[in-house]
Amino acid sequence: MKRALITGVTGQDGSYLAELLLSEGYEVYGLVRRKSKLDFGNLEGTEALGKIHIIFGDITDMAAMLNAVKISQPDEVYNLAAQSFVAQSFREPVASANITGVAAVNILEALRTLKPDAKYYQASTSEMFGGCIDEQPVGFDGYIEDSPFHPRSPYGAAKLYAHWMTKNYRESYGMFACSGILFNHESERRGHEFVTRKITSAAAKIKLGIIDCVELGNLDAKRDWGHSKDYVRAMYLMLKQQKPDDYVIASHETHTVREFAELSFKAAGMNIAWQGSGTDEIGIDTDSGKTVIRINPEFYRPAEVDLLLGDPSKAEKILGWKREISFNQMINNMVENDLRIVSSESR
Ligand code: NAP
Ligand code: G4F
Repeated sequence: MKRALITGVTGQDGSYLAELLLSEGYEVYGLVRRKSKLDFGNLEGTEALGKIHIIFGDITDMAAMLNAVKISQPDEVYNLAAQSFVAQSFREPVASANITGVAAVNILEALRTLKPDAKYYQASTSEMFGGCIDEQPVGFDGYIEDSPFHPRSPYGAAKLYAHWMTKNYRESYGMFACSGILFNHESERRGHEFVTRKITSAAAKIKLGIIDCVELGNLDAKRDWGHSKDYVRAMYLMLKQQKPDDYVIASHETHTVREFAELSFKAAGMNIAWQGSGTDEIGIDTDSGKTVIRINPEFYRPAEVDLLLGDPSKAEKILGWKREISFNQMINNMVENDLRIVSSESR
């Protein structure tokens, strides 16, 4: 039986990955940080929670990581723990650097010391490409593994450090260390502060009369969005290979936040018409004539990543990876789920 250690097991990806590995017959160990109130996040209410060996610890603590590796004796380690909210990284740049960047070295060092033959997965991100769209050639068809990096946030910079250290441990010590450069992926388990879940949850609440309106920031930002379930499968496949390598995982489609909002409200049974521009732009429900979307500059970022588009050809060719859940299907699932949650909460 293979043994896997997942950091960030209570998060969106961690919970889906734990379920996948359990279904593949793995013994799964999950690192959970202690809080004043015991909280298993996305694992709450899942069957997986009863099957995972929980190890309490914070990834910024080297001793905790040595302890986690010693207890779990992992064949595979998936480092998914992070302060993953880009907007928050501008407000907490040092904590983000420590948790999202430096802490990866705690795990790599713990493995090098105690379990050097373990395979390691680093959760890298399209945020590392950030603002280099202007540097791309005419006919740009998506970032690939060798595209230049230009992080535009403390989060992106921290992830880039962890990304290079992962390559470094591979090249210096011959460790099986991979990075998955994953583009945005969402799901019914996505945190409510991320724009997709914020929109699908608001669309459900507006539809059911719980709130009147949602406030958003930059509607024109473009993202390459896929579903988390598809993306955790790619992580698993990366550690199945003979050789460690880095892979872009993306849908190869890009959509604006505006488009995401239109489709989400449509899935909840409302059509949006836009009026005005800039901070005065509003989204109106064409049936009721009510304003359901407003702009609040509080949600603008000090620096924005305008466009993300990834080309997953290498992963498709070498890993045999293919996404199964389309953009529209993902939105429909998320809205349906939020309508269910909101209606049961309001009963
Ligand atoms: P998420 O839902 O925010 O999960 C983050 C996880 O990290 C949570 O389990 C959180 O635990 C844990 N964590 C945070 N700080 C910690 C610490 N100091 N010690 C131990 N655990 C800690 O993120 P996600 O969307 O699943 O993403 C998984 C990983 O992929 C992250 O590294 C993220 O940066 C990266 N990534 C995500 C995307 C995406 O679009 N989702 C794309 C590219 C890369 P709590 O439950 O205690 O908060
Ligand atoms: O949903 P977001 O907060 O995700 P973001 O910043 O793209 O980061 C996510 O994807 C990364 C991969 O590229 C991950 F590494 C990272 O951990 C995280 O999962 O924002 C998406 C876009 C941004 O351009 C933002 O400015 O939506 C725009 N936006 C517009 N209004 C908003 C809002 N974002 C949020 N969170 N809230 C708004 O009201």
